[in-house]
Amino acid sequence: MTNGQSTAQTRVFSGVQPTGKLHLGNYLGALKKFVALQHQHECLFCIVDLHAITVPQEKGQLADNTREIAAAFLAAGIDPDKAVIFVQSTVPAHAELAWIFNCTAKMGWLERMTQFKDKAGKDKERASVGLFAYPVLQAADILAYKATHVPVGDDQKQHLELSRDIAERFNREYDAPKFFPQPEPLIQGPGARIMSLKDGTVKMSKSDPSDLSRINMDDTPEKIAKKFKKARTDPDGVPASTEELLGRDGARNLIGIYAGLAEISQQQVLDQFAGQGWGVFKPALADLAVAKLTPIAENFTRYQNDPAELDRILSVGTQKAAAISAPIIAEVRDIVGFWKN
Ligand code: AQP
Repeated sequence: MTNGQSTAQTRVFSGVQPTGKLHLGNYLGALKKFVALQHQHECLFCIVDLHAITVPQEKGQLADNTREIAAAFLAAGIDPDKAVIFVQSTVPAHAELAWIFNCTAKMGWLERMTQFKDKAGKDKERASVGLFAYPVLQAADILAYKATHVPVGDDQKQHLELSRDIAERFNREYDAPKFFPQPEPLIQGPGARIMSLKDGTVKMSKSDPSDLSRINMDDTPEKIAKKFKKARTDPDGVPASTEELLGRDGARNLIGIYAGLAEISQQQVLDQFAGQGWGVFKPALADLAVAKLTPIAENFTRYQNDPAELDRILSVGTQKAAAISAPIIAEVRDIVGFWKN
């Protein structure tokens, strides 16, 4: 048995749940980074439907929601000839490795996960076991491909740390040094934590009941302008330095969004707008968002109207992903010591 550790090769993996329309947070925190990474590294971008069912989904919607994320990936600029785009449930390696990792991870590790606490709410007795074990499946997603880098938003930092702990413990427990790599999160950048437009202390989220809290990827220009106009700021205008944004969550969020969309630093945004009121800044931000999102929204509609092409791309993706994970899982079975057929 080889130790299976590939050469110093970089492999990128990330997933997006098919749980509804993507928003600006998903775009700046994830999709935009995916597009840049595909030119530099081997990339796998997965639509994580097994994660989606950890909470109830609308009946009959999962397959359509899956195609919708595929359409968003393509519309944002992910090229299926460069990156592998596929659906998690079509590659059994994810579920298989997740079970093995369920026996490696400790209850105490999972009990510390803040996302479970947030999503389970007060009544955690009624949350699914899947929601509790969600980060273990995430570790399996990454390590089934021995991915070395994981571009995600800041909200996934704790889960990534758990993936590293699971990889390390598996290697140690089964005496397979360096079998699994320690996946590195790629979180940096102005888009890593986009907050709600209504409350700068909570993240922009698909499940926020208020549509005014987020910019959806397919919002019309009018809606985008209206949402930014109503976005929470404060009576002070745009400051001159980033230090002056401390404690001003709404203001900092809008400056961060501008920086992410314009691909400049927050300080450069401040240099441009220092001393201006929000009445000047917000329309400029809306114009920028419309300029960046409209072409994506148009492409999105085009892909959405061609489900056969989406299905073809996803089928090819399944084959490519399965071909990468199959030998890794075969080695895992060997390492664990399962009986061989
Ligand atoms: N607000 C955000 N800022 C930056 N990045 C974000 N991401 C999500 N929200 C933000 C990143 O988007 C990727 C895909 O996320 P997901 O599909 O796993 O969904 P999520 O994180 O559960 O997104 P939501 O909108 O918050 O959904 P709900 O409301 O269902 O919980 C990930 O890389 C994530 O970090």
